[in-house]
Parts: sequence; C-alpha cells; structure tokens
Amino acid sequence: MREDLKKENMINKILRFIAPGTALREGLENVLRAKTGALIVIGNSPQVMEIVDGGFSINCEFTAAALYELAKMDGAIILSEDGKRILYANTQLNPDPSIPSFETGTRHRTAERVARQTGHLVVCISQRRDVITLYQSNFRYTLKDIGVILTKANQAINTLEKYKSVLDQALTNLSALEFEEMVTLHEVAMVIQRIEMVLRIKSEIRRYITELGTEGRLISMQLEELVSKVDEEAYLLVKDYCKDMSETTPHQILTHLHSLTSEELLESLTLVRVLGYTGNVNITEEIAPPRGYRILSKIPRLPQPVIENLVGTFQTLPRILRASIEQLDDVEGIGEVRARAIKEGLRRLQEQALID
Ligand code: 3AT
Ligand code: 3AT
Ligand code: MN
Repeated sequence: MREDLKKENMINKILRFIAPGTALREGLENVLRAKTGALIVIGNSPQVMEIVDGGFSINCEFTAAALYELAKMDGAIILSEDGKRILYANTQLNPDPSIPSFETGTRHRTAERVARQTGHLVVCISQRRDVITLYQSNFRYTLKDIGVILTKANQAINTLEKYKSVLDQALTNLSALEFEEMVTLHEVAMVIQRIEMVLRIKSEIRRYITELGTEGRLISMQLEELVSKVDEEAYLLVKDYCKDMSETTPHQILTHLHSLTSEELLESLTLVRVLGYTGNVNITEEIAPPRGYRILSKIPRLPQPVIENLVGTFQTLPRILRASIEQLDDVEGIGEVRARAIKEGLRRLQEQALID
C-alpha cells in the first residue's frame, strides 16, 4: 500500500512537470510533430555526467523552439533539474549495459537504463512511432493523446454523476432510518461502499486533471461542483459508526477503505470489520445507533466543539433526540437559545428526511 502511494506521488509529480501549459510540454509536442525523435535527460547530477560522452555544451535558457532545433541532432539532450535550462546536446549516453531493459530500439533501451541507473526523469520521443515515453527509476509511462484523456475524463465525470445521485439517495435514506432508530450495520456498509466508490472515481479524475494541465480546467470545475463535500461526508459517516475511535481514528479507517480491492469493497462484512466490529456480528439484525456527527453538522451555526460536547454527553443521536431543552442547556457551550435552535434544527431535518 505504501509503495503504491509512493508510486502514485511520483507519477503525479512527473505528470505535473510535463503537463500541457508548460514550456517543456510545448517543446516535446514540437519535436513529436517534426518527427526528429529525441532523448532528453532531466538533471545533470554527477551520476548523469559520469555517463555522458561528447556533444556540445549549450547552457542556454530552455525554450520550446531551442529544444526543437537541438533535437534535429543525433544523441541526447541534457536539461537542468528544474527543466529551465538546456545544458548539453548531441551527447552520447553510456549507461551500464548490464542493467536490464525490455525495450528494442537503442534510444529507448538507453532511456530506460539511464532512468534506472540515475533515478532522473528521462523523456524519449520516438521518431517513427509518434509516442512520448517517460522513464524514472523503474517506472515507465507512455503519454496519451490529450484528446483521448479528455474523452476518458468526460466519461468518468458521467459515471461519477450517476454514482453521486445513487449516493445522495442512500444518504437521505440513511438519515430517515437514523431518525427512526432502525439503522443496521448492513445499511451502514452499503452507504460506505457507495461513498468509497464515488471517492475512487474522484481520484481517477484527479489523475486525468493532473495529466491534462491547463486543458483540464473545465473537468476540474465539474469535479469540484459534483463532489466537493464527499470527503467530509465520508469522514462524518465513519465518525458516526466506527466501533471505537480511541483505537483507530476515522482517518485511519478511511485510508484502510481506500486500500481495499474492488472485490473486498463489495463484501458488507469486510466493510463492517474495517469499522472495527470484530467477532460474530449479525449485520442485518444488529441495530447500530449513530453518534450523530453527520446529522448535527447539518444544523446551521452549530460550532464543531459544541457538537463534540453534545456527543460526549449523550453518546448517540437517539439520546440527543430525546433530550429535553433543560438537558441540552446543561451541556457546555449550550445556552437556552442554542438548545431551542438544536431542537428546532433536528425537528426540521427529521421532517425533511421523512419527506424525501
Ligand atoms: P548517420 O550518419 O546518422 O547514419 P550516426 O553516426 O550519426 O550515423 P546515429 O546516432 O544517427 O549515428 O545512429 C543511427 C543508428 O545507428 C541508430 C542505431 O540503430 C544504430 N546504432 C548506433 N549506435 C549503435 C550501437 N552501439 N549498437 C547498435 N546500433 C547502433
Ligand atoms: P525510434 O523509435 O526509432 O525513434 P529507437 O529506440 O528505435 O528510437 P534507434 O536505435 O532508432 O532508437 O536510435 C535512434 C537515435 O537515438 C539514434 C541516436 O540519435 C539516439 N540514440 C540512441 N542511443 C543513444 C545513446 N546511447 N546516446 C545518445 N543518443 C542515442
Ligand atoms: Mn529506431
């Protein structure tokens, strides 16, 4: 899992570095169109310079036009670590030939080996095959056409819209059941499953947005509008239903959920286990009262510390619902006015949940 996360971070960093809208990307696209091919190393650490042979020292500011002109020569181009300067051109790279490479052409074999040996980003533009391949350490990624990614991103947005409306319905049903004190662990598992699916599509779209750079602005706005509050909902849901918050924090539980395989995500019992329920649980029978964080957070102008005090005092939403004005008034941070506002807020939310 941690390895996955490290890899994901590296991919995102690389994709941001060469995203549309950057001068580097413009240069790469120019070379691609000119069909000269190119082999570009980003960084001039001693590990890189050790394997560079011949060529010309250039040391000029990076521009897309300069890259295009220099790519007409054979050999490799070396850029500074930040990609802002072109340092050498027409160089030959001599990486350790014992490093394995699964590529066939000499340019691509060299790129893969240099990336493995130095840990630097190496960009390879094929002369004949119209593709840009990125290498860093053991990672290899073929850049996709922007149009193709845009299509995929739009499809993902459509899927997200559908999943989101199913989730909204599930959350409304859950609220109704919470007021009627009829929530079982099975219902909780179903809602957690739906919310996690929405979060997964969201991170897939985030990846597209990174790769799209300036071309991804519209997708980014659509995503924001659709799911800006879903992370918060997921957090409150877990906080409402996790077995024991002192043992595993809601954040740890959410991280655990993200790491489940898509098969595991479909098993209610697995989800209930992640929430901290061990041993024999009858998930369709066992009533699970929520602590109330999610519902209470919908009451306007109720500060987070007051919500904490309320849950701390009454433990569950049903008990908060049954509390009298006087009992609410006794909680720290709640005076008579606020106690009435809470009662009124809960009554309104209950009405709304039962109508929808
Ligand atoms: P041209 O005058 O362009 O033909 P060149 O010396 O400029 O020759 P290039 O860098 O253009 O050479 O390389 C052309 C091809 O030669 C690329 C590759 O398929 C082959 N080649 C170059 N070095 C080697 C090598 N060490 N082993 C196998 N093939 C090689
Ligand atoms: P294409 O898909 O044909 O562009 P390739 O991987 O088939 O790439 P080639 O053997 O055709 O590679 O070589 C193309 C050029 O790549 C030749 C030379 O300019 C450059 N090149 C290959 N090996 C090296 C190297 N070790 N250092 C610098 N430049 C190299
Ligand atoms: Mn070739």
